[in-house]
This record gives sequence, structure tokens and C-alpha cells, in this order.
Amino acid sequence: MSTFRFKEDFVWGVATSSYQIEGAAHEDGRGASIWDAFCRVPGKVVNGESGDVACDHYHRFEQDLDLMADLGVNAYRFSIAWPRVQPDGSGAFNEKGLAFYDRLVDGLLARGIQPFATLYHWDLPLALQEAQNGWENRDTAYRFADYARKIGGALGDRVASIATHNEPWCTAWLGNATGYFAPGNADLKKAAHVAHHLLLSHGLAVQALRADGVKTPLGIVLNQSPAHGATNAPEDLAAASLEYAKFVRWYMDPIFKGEYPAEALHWYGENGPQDVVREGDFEIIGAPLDFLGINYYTRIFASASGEKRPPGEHGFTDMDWEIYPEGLTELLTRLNADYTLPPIYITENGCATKDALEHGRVHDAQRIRFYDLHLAALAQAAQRGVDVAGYFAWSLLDNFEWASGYDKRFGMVHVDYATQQRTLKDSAHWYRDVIAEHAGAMASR
Ligand code: GCO
Repeated sequence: MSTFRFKEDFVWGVATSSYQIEGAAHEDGRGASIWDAFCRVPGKVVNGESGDVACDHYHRFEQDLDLMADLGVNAYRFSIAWPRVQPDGSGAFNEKGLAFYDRLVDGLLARGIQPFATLYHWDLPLALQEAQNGWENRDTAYRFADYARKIGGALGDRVASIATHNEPWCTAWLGNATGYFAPGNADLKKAAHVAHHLLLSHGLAVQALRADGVKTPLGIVLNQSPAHGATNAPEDLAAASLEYAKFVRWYMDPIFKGEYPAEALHWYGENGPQDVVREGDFEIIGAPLDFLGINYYTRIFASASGEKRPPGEHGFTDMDWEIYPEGLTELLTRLNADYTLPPIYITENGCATKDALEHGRVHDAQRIRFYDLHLAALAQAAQRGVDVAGYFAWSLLDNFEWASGYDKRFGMVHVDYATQQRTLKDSAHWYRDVIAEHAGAMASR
């Protein structure tokens, strides 16, 4: 019996992303993305792996839709691969690519599963990177808005929501400040410029979709954490405040307050976005939203004197991320106090664990415990007045975990990449029971 309850129309979902599961990277007119190129750079991805095949979802999506129906989820969060529908990121669209998402959305609707679409989950058309340095270039924001309008026209009447971006911080910081992700830049000023153009593209897309009469709810997905000092020393608390400003407020403040946080701007100094901010940008970026998606995994544990390991009272995942469910309640209640927010979806929450497939079963008790703790923390935030509309477990399938390749398994469904055999883990059975129990409890009210 689960210890948490949510409102009657609560959305119970699972989440994936295009490059991590689709495969078919060179099929039916799909163009290359920056991740296709990045995976070919020696040393960037564990074992030199890529999303060339991944979970072969492009060919197996009907089977995966049946898995979702079997779980009883009422929503599925997926992303659209921009280079599959517009190979060069500008100019001609690819009808075969659009047709795939058409079939996917219709397959979801036929099973009573709401499609939650994300326009950008990091797979930028490589042509835009090569021709104009991708998101460093303001023009890419306008290419994105054109792409968004095409998707709005093709799917806008059938999807339950459209999120413009998934985790712009990852694209800006990991992709351009550290070089850990595609396109592999390690330049703080480029990262600040990329972040601004991502935010601008978000606002342009929202404005364009609304101008075209797209009625489906529009929003953005941000990865966020509360930030704690390793100690209560003033310098550690200041370090935590700065990390929160760089990670959370850097995106929330432009969208909901029309400015970058001064604390983080000061830290960026001459490497900040000031060279690329133009008059009127914040009015565009601040387009009102119908929902905010939040991806939550762990907290920030900050120290002025270098990296400190958090206590990890609930343990650590296979990514070595501290399991910290109370941080979800804290984060949401703080955001609710700091901003005027639309309804919130937890659009990703989950963990990598070392999963062994034995006799057709995967006993992933740690993943079950992770979900249970975080759903209880989410329910607590709802009880404190946060408008929590739904929860998407990351992830439906084991999949390509970016620079970690296939080494880290986040799925509630095990994937044997050699055979593409899917096997429900214990956590999938648990999630199905939680959803059924919740539905039953609602029906008996
Ligand atoms: C993210 C991405 C996902 C990851 C997942 C595990 O949040 O980083 O949205 O693509 O695979 O979060 O890292």
C-alpha cells in the first residue's frame, strides 16, 4: 500500500528521449545530429557507443506502446528528433520523419495514453552546428521557432502538451562550458551565449505556436536541484547560493522575472550573456506558460573549499548521485514561494542501478525504493500547496545514457541490446500496481 495520494486527474507517465531510444540514425531521411558527430569523437562516450541503434524504438515502437499500455500509464513523454523531421535544421522537411511521429502519437491515443511532446532533447541538426555554430548563433533560435511551428501544425491538435526544451542547462553548461556533452565546447562565454539563445528560442517558439492558434498547453522542462552548503560556514552557504543561481535561477528568473540573477551574472563577469542580449529579448523569453516541467535527481552539495561528498543517508545511485528525496519537497516549495508558477509536472525522476537479468527477472529493489521515496516527497509538496499535475518516471526503457553510453541503466524495462528483448523489471510491476491502486482509490472516493 503506497503512502502517498495525489489529486484525481493526476498524470502518471514514463519518459524517454529521441536520441536515447530511437536508433535508425541513418534511415528514412533523418539528418545527422550533433550527438551523432560527438559519439564519433574518441574518448567522449564510454566504449565509443552511440545512438545509431539504441533501443531500435523507431522500428519497435508499437511493442513499446503496448508495454506502456500494460503498465497502465496515462501519459508518455517523448522528444521529437529535429534532424529526423528537418534534416538540415532549415529548409525542407522530411515527410517520412514527420510520419513516424504521426504514427507514434496516433498509437498513443489509440491506447488512451496522452502524448507529451518535447521539441528539443539535445539532438541539434549537425548542419546548424557546422554552418553557424549552432546555439552560439542567434539565428538558430529563429530556425527552432520555424521547426516548432511545423510540429505545431502537424501534431498540435493531438498532443497533450508541447515542451520547447529539455534541460537547457545541460546543452549550455555540459555541452559548451565543460565539453562533457555535444557539441563539446569548453568555453564559459559560449555557454552563456548558448543559454541565452536557448531561452530566446523557447520564447520565440511559444509566441509562434500561439500565433498559429495552437491550443495545446505549452511549457519548458528544466533540471533543478536545491543547493545546500557542505557546512553552515558562511562561505559554504554562499557557495550553495551561487550554485543555485547558476543552475536553477539562471533559467527560472529570465522566464518568470525577466532578468538574469545578479549573483550569477557577477560570477560570469565578462563571460556573461551581455554581448548577445538584445532589447526585447526578455519580453519574448517571458511568454506566459501553461506548465513547467521539472526533472529532479538529487541536490547540490556545495563547498567553498572544493568538492565535498554528501552524507548519502539514503545511499547513492549507480551514477554516484546522492539519493535525496527530501530535496524534491524543498525545491518545489521554494520555487512556489519565489515565483508565480503554472502547474508543475515532474517530467523526469529515476535512478541508474546495477541491474542483473536472471531467469527473466530483474529484482531492482533500490529503484522501487527510489520511486517510493520521491513520490512520497512529491505528495508532501502537493500537501504544502504546490500545484503538482503529474509524474513521469525516467525511464520507460534502459537507453543510451549520453557520455555513459549503455553502461548505466535507468529503465523500469530492461533492454538486452544484443537481442532488443524487453523485460519488465520488478519496478515496472510496482509502478503498475501503484497506478492501479491510485486509480482504484480515486474510483472509491
Ligand atoms: C537528463 C536527461 C535524460 C538523462 C537522465 C539521466 O535529465 O539528463 O533529460 O536524458 O538520460 O536524466 O541522466
